[in-house]
Parts: sequence; structure tokens; C-alpha cells
Amino acid sequence: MSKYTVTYFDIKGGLGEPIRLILAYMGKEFEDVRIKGEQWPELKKKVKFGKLPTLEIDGKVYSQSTAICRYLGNQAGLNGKNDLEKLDIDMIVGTYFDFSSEISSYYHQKDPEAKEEHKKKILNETLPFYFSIFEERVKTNGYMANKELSWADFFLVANLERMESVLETNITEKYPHLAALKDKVFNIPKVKAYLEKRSQ
Ligand SMILES: N[C@@H](CCC(=O)N[C@@H](CS)C(=O)NCC(=O)O)C(=O)O
Repeated sequence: MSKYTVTYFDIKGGLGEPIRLILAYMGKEFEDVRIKGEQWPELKKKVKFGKLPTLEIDGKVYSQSTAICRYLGNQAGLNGKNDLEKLDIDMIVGTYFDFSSEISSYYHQKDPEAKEEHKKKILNETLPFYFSIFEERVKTNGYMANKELSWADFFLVANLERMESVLETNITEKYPHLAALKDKVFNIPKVKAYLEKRSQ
């Protein structure tokens, strides 16, 4: 049996969380290493690609959240049934990254006034643009991609949690189909059991 260690920041949601959720869904035990902000500068020197999350599998460390989720998705039957279904999954996750790159520049903005202006633009334009796409897909298909559960669903709902805390806004109340998807994923019994004991 393989030994897994997920290393990520001690935050709610974010890029490390879909890895934890998928491992829980697969019924895999994993060590859940949560890094506090003050530990990061030292640790960063040792993390080969300089960023978290990482997933260690039997002593070998892997980086890049989407590569890891896709790998686990292949193992778990969560990566589509053919190449076109895989394309659909990658397309929607890539679209999420288009959205999150703007949130990242907002998050790292130092000037308070510029930051406030940027937040307004995000809430009025960027977020509605991308989340209407996500909402429409769930409304039509029941899931993010292909009419069935995939790693894209884990990816989106976990990162949605992070976006809500970064933007200090309740996104799901405006997007009922996304809210329902989040409930559906979070109520899968093994996922629910993980969430009940996850660090707050
Ligand atoms: N493309 C990478 C991005 C990883 C990333 O940006 N991680 C952030 C946290 S969400 C990080 O490690 N930030 C600390 C730093 O860059 O020093 C992935 O998807 O895993």
C-alpha cells in the first residue's frame, strides 16, 4: 500500500484541498501536513519547485496541483472515459486558473486604494463572468464536466471555498447550482468523514 503525504498551507480550501478531498474519496490514508505562514520561508528553500501543494508518494515528492489531481483522477476513475472527456475536464480547470490569476494579483496588491478598486472590478465583472460559465455547466450537466463526477468538481468546489475567504464574499449564495454541487461533493460519505475531522 502506498504512503501519501500532502503538504500545503493551513488554510480552508485552495490548491491543496482537492488533493486531500480526492485521496479521501479514494479511501486512501494520508498524512496531512499543514504549513503555517511563519514556517514557509525556511521550507520554501527545500521545496524543489518552490511552491505548495506537494504530494509525496512512497518517498518521492510531486508538485503542481493539476498534475497531481489528474494523476489521482486517473487512479480513481475521475478523469473522463476518453480523450474528449479529459479535454473537457482540463478546459474547465484551465478556465478556473484564468479567473484565479486575477484574484492572485488582487491578493498580492499592496496599495489599499488600488486593492479596493480591484476588488470592486472582480466582484462586478470578473467573478460574474467566470462563475456564470461554471453555474451554467452545472445547471446543464449536473457536474463541471461531462455529466459525471470528475476531478474538476473536487478542484472547483475546494477552490471556491478559498475564493470566498480571499474575497470575503459568499459566492455560492448567488450560484445555486454550484452550491448544490458543493453539497453533493461534500456529502459523499468518505469525503464527508474527512471534512468532519479536517483542521478548522
Ligand atoms: N501551479 C502551481 C501553483 C502553486 C501555488 O501558486 N502555490 C502557492 C499557494 S496556493 C504558493 O506556494 N505560494 C507561496 C510562494 O509562492 O512562495 C500549482 O497549481 O500547484
